[in-house]
Amino acid sequence: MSPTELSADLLHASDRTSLSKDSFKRAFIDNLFYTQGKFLQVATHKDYYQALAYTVRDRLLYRWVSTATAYTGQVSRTVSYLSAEFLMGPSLGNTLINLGILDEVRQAVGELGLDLTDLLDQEAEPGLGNGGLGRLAACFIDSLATLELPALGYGIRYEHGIFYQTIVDGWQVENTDNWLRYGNPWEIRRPEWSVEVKIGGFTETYTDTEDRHRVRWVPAKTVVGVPFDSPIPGYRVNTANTLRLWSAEATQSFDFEVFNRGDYLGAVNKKVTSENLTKILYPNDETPQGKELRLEQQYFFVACSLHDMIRILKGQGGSIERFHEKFAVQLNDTHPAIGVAELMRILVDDYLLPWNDAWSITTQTFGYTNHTLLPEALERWPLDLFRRLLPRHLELIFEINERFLHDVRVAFLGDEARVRALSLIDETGERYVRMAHLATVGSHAVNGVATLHSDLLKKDVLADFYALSPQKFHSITNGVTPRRWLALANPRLCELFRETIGDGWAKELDQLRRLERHADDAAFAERWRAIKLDNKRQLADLIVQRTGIEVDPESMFDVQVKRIHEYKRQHLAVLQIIAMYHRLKSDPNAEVLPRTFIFSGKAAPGYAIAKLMIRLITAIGDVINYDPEVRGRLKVVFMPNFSVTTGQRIYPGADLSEQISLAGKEASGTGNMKFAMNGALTIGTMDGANIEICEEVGSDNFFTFGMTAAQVEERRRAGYDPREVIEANPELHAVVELIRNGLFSRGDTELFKPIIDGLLWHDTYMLAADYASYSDCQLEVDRAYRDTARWTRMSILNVARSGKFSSDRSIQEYADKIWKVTPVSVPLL
Ligand code: 475
Repeated sequence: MSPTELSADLLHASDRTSLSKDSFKRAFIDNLFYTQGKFLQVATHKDYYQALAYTVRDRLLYRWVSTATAYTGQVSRTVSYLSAEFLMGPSLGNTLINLGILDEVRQAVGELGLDLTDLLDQEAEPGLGNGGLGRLAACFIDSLATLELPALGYGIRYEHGIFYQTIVDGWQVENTDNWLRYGNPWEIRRPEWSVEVKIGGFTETYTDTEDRHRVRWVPAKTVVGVPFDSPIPGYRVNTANTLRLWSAEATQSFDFEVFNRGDYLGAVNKKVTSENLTKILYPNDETPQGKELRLEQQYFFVACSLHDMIRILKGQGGSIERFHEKFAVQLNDTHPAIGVAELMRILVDDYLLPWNDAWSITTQTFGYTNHTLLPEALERWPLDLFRRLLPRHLELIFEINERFLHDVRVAFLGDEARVRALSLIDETGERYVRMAHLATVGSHAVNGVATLHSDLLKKDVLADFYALSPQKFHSITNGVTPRRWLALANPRLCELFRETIGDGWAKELDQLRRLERHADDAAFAERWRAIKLDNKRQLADLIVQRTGIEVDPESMFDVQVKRIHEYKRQHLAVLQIIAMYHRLKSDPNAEVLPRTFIFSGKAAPGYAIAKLMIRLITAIGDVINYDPEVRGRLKVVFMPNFSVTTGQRIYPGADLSEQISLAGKEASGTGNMKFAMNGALTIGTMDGANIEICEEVGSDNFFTFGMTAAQVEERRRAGYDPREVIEANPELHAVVELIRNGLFSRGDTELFKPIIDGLLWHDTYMLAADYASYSDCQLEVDRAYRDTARWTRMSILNVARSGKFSSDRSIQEYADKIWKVTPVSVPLL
């Protein structure tokens, strides 16, 4: 018997893989005893959660090991998804859904006197991402596994994820996140695959044995990257892929140095410094520049990951010349773009490949996804910082640039302006490395994340690159996983799906189309409404629990949840709420449709205006919620600490989804998709994926307003003066005056001055220009909502036509157009 057969045999003899209820209960009690050291009677909810997680993990490991075995025997191309962020959300519920054992497990723990929902609530969320980009990576690895594509997610195991937000006196307060406090049952440490990463120092030339000039990098320090692996199960398939996150540790050699030099404290200090590398996730503020540790983090995880891929390639007997045949590496934004230079370094310096061969391998390996057009968000690194950390990489980037610019000069004879625009080095002031340029030149494919965004990439940010190599450019509209965002988040609605159209939708979201023929069925509509109302009741409970504010589930739930940012225009919604309030106060008997406005989202700690926007939201809530004249017809709620977990509770309870960014600014948005598939209607600008959602669901079932991206451009060119617009609109003018005169700040006219001044003097995101259109559109929303039958029909059609926005569709497009990978089905051992 081979070792594999032997262990498979032992596995089958044990209880740890069986999905039967009895063996599950036995295993649970076993785990409670052997991993937590507790009996059922004295264990806490945390203990129960841990024991349950280990019990489920055991079942998952069987698929994981089978998958690894299947991949080892295969030479098929593997996707490496490189992302500095994976905003995974809790694993337990999702794993139960994907393994198809949610109901059985609920029963099993129920028979032990426990409530599964209570246990699911115990899991600390790994908040290893800021927002859209990190959550997209999480949806994508779920889809990769579900489509049975061989794939690895590579990232950083931050000890502290995104901060935990509380609201104190109406202000955001950032608290450190400590997600590892009780341990993480889903990860396995793999010290045997640790990688040494060099940092700093200098380069020197030498002559090799064949008398060739070579360059050698003499680093100032090394750190060790230790991988922690978590299984990523696909939905109802045997595939369980791996998420491999790197944690920084000190090298062993420090310990030896202590013996030699006797400098114990010094050595320990060095150790602490090394381990700082993966301590904390950087919040994304307006200026990502200049954070030395951030570049170090990026290089660290990319170097570890490429090294790991080479280990895998070698393990399969592959040669380095075939690297690109084995791996398709996707760069999730520019954060891992240093990988282009690192792979070149490995190929040229370590494997001594000729430059052109190395470059051909490199460009065939990488694909680059851009997530933002905001110029201030494009990563640039000052040259001296770069040289200090990565001296060899800077030399290689210069060389890449020289060769690239030669091609540019040949393509555009005499066009030196074009050369400057395309250069990997920004020479306009202080010199910088432009990471988006490095990523674009080093990749065979570049893609935007929605149609409009990809078009604007080609027109603006990367226009010169597009002129040079148009065939490189793709558009792949984002998507979200229906497993987490429907099956797990909205069980009531999914039960109605099951009864009406079966279960196939979870894997083929287009099947939701079959709901369309029930859109005019009164009994179906009645159930649809009852489910939404139930979800709203649950959300109302959560709101009162988290904020103390009582809201009426019968009122319209009007929701905006996302990072707080000027371009997303939470303050546009605020202006409109104040206008509604003003109307109500002017005529207390006015027919006002009761609405509950729900906001949630984090502001980057260094982004003062965004934090002030939160203060403004809580301030208007403090006035409106307690004004007896309003009699509860308007409520404004700020839910603290938006996260994957809170999102799962908010989307299913929303009636109206606010997607009101200035057109041309939101690359795609993905929350917009989660709302639509949970039956909320959208009020939105023609921005990002809103455009495609509107196209899919039909403009009759979508509330659009505001300027298009082209109109925004035109308006700016024509010379935009916000004061003119505000003066000309009495309603808007009155609203601005109310804030300015201190109604929401107890007479303090300074507090919100930065927001008001911004609006009057610059209005960079053109709130004033879009205000009237937004306000009118909200009246249209009111009319639609009053007609319950019409609204329900629209809601059903939104869900029925949301199939395009499954991340399975996105991933299939990446697989076909960019990665050229095909599924590998996994037999269980
Ligand atoms: C876009 N995050 C959304 C989403 O494609 C889009 C930036 C710097 C440092 C760390 N994180 C970031 C982002 O840029 C980001 O989340 N971008 C978002 O990516 C997925 O749907 O429109 O704003």
